[in-house]
Amino acid sequence: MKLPADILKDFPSLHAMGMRAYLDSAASSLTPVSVIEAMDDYYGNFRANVHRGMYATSAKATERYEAVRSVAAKFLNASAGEIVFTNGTTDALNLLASSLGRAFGPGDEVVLTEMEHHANLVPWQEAAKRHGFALKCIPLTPDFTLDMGAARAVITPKTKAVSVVHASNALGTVNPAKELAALAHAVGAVIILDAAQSAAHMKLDVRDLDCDFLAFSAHKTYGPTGVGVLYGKKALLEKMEPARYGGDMIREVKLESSTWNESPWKFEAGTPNVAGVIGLGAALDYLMGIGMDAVASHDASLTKYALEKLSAIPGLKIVGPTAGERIGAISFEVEGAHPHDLATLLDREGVAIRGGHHCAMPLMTKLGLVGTCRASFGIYNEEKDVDALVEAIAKAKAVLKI
Ligand code: 7TS
Repeated sequence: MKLPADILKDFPSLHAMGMRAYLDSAASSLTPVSVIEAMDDYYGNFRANVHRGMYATSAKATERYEAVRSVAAKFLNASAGEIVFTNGTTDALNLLASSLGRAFGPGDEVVLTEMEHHANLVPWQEAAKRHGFALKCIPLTPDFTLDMGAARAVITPKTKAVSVVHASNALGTVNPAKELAALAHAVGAVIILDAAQSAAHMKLDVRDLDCDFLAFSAHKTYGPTGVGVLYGKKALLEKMEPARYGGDMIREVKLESSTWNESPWKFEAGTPNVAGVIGLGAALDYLMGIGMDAVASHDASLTKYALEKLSAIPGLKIVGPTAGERIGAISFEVEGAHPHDLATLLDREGVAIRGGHHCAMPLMTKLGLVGTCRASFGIYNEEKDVDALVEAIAKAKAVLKI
């Protein structure tokens, strides 16, 4: 399984940005032309609000917006009624913590892990404060994977939800989602997967994963910013309270009280990001057209190449698994160099990476690091980008005299 040989032609922004190597797709991926064209088409040809206009243009906008539910459902092997459009992963996780959290109270526990992005930690901290439930964390092993022995002890009949990152943005680790789902379900808890990173790198099948909820962002899967997907099992979405209120999410409103629309619409208050959802649909169609197996195998081979090349650099340590299932988001530290300094020096060589705590401060504290440098791959990256990274690190080391 291979990516199309001429894939770079779909990403003219690679040239426009004038970089030697864009290695920050875990922060945000670039956008193929088909996505930009789909959004231009909306703004240029059928720009109207959805779900309300009694005229043909609004009906077309509604039809195109709603059609993306089926595209996202196909991407995840779900059904259209299980797809809620959100502003992104952070928004989806806030929705879940706010809505599910209301049903939890003193004596209940929500289980997270030590490698969560702040988006899957801070909303739960706030919900826990408000409703009086406790948070527990599954610890890491020294080889940057989850301690599944400890997971068995942390997940107990008190657990109401297990909310975990599917693939870590800071370590690259892919967590054993099916095993965690089985542990959660055995005690009657729901399992939530933060798929912000995994969605761009591997085939996601929510039925096979048996997850109850899963969230990802369009801007990391080659779509636009400010939009994303929350998948939820239909029966669970039906039972949940909305998290935001206003137009479009209601069935009937009286001055004293209101009733809610059916799910998924009861979770989508106000005018949605119509152009964004249409762009998301084009991005998922683009990925499915290439095939997620080809995307995953490209990521795996580039990651293997990069791990070999980087590991050979004196003083460089990979912060993340070097074997087993992982994605192409490779964190590393170079002895004697602050990650911000290194990232800045690499930028001078036209190599864009991220340096810092990657919105995973508790993880960095646990590892005793101020942060790491992270090179992450998209479908447009090639071995020559890794070579550029390696050369740029050598030059930076010379500048820093390390
Ligand atoms: N969860 C994970 C695992 C992430 O990597 C991110 C974003 C989020 C949640 C939040 O996604 P958002 O689209 O709502 O912002 N991660 C990163 C990153 O690694 N660098 O910049 C953003």
